[in-house]
Amino acid sequence: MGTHTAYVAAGSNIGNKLLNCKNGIAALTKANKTVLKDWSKFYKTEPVYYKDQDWFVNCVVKIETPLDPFELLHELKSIERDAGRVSIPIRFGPRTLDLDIILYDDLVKNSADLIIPHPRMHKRRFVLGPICDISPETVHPVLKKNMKYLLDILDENEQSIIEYSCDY
Ligand code: PH2
Ligand code: MG
Ligand code: MG
Repeated sequence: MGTHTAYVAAGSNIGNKLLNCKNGIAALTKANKTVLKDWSKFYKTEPVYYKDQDWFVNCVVKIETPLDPFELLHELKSIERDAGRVSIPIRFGPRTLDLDIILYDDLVKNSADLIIPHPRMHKRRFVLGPICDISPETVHPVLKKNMKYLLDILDENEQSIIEYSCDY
């Protein structure tokens, strides 16, 4: 079995966004033997893809977990449901809590229910910005580029993100 290192991105743009993210992360560490190893700052981020919605709060955490990718996915879905997330028919639309697996060891996985690395992570400042707080040298197992590089090549005029300045 052994333990695995994974990066999970949290996002919220409904209700108390910061608290939703914090509670979601806290719930994650209650999942059997999952340990929080590191966490990024929180950011206020401009919505991408579907623009007609409120700004998000986003962050990324590094965990160590004995869960396999599907077990972790199920755990994340269950935490999202507990946070009161309901499914709406807008792709990329507003949500109370979104928890996505970004990376899982060096695993490359393409199944109908789960794609790792997250298929859009390398284009998202709201993922790459936070992950560079904690692991800028980590290499994307498909693109073979590190997180810092992937962040630097994004179009600087798109996808505003602003550090969340408050005590946490
Ligand atoms: N999540 C989405 C779609 N767009 N934009 C921001 N800024 N942050 C998100 O977490 C986000 C988004 C779908 O998962
Ligand atoms: Mg998402
Ligand atoms: Mg999701």
